[in-house]
Amino acid sequence: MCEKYYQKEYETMPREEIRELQSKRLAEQFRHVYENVEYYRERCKQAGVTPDDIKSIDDLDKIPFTCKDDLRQTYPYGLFAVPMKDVVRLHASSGTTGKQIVVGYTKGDLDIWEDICARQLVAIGASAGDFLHNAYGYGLFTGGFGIHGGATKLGCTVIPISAGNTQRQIAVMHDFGSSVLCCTPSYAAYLGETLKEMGLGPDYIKLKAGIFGAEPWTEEMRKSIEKSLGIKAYDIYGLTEVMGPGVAYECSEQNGMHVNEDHFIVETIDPKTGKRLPDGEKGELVFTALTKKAFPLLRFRTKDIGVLNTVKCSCGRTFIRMSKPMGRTDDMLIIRGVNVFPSQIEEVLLKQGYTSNYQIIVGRENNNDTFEVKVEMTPDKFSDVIAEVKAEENKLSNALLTILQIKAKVTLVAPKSIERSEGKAKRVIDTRKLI
Ligand code: DLL
Repeated sequence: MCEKYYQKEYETMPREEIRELQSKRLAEQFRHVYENVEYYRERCKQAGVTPDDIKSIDDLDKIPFTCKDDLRQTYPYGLFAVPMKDVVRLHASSGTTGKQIVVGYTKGDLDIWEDICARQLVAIGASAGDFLHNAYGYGLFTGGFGIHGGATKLGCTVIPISAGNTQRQIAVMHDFGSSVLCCTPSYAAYLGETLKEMGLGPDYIKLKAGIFGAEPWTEEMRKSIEKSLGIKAYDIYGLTEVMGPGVAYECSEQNGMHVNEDHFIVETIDPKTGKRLPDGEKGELVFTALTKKAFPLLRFRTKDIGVLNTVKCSCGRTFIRMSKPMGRTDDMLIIRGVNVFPSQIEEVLLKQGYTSNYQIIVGRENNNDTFEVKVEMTPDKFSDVIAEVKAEENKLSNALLTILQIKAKVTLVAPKSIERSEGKAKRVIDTRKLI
């Protein structure tokens, strides 16, 4: 494939110049946040840091971290750094409890987001004239709208099909001539499998490439998706708090994701001590948004574990590369592309009068995540009438759906039947082996 760039001046900028640009932008951004976000200003005052102390990237260590708990405490708009009249879009993602986290964008922020998603598209060989089949979910999740914006800016013909209705997806791919597929890797695998089940092969559709992210996936999965859909499959990383898809993007080398360093600083830290690690050492990924104005997080601890690679990529891009996330420091699960915290499930169960004796069982069948929650009946809720048990299971499943946005199979089990642990309770059984 002939390698091209969307914004060559940034994507191939000499590293010294990237550092200078980051230093300048960091000083400006720190001042912007300090002056406009009271919560963060107080945090900085406690740490004894003022805008005069942040002059370059060498001062990064002085800046306090932000974490998911800060978003919870300031819900919904306490970390916004511009007046709400300048916020033109909101997105959201799961919080650790019932409340989700909310992020916002100015028009300028959306413009940057479109650019970084367009960079991803160009890096994998897409251009105006491509039919972009966008099967990421549209809505509060950032996947659908994020990719949509980048593809529109690039001039692709966007097919905003969103997720679900798999046979129809295949019919549309065939009839409309979809050439680039965007969705979660598990959904891509499922599409490949459905194609086969329909007695069709990859030549039935005209796809040439796919951009898959939002959840962990392995190199084996990449090979199998490439084979079943007859495409090249690329990885894309991002998170709601920092921007959405496009924070980091894979190029034709398929060997790590370039972090858009003109817009974000990435660091790895030791998750226990918070100390910064040298590039090349595995640690928690931390991002600082340099140019976003509405919701600019400084040193956001992602809880994703990864490794950074500064070796220049043969694609010509000079941006640092991050590995695929290799796990998390918290207990967040990603099921069918949706972030799920066990604490959210527990909160629902307790509200419904159950105890914290439950088990979350996640597996994979036919490339699709399975998700079951086993819940112990309490003695006062005990019933051996099948219809009553089924009705209660449905009620719980609906209550979980409202909070999690995905359907779980709920199975009520007899009191005291879930094994008690003498140490940490084993609440999650995840057999997917994605990392
Ligand atoms: O998943 C944004 C996104 C949309 C990325 C579409 C890529 C494509 P959240 O819902 O906030 O945002 O989830 C963010 O998902 O902290 C990682 O744990 C995980 N994640 C995202 N991309 C990847 C990836 C979107 N390529 C959380 N590989 C992150 C592994 C990923 N995990």
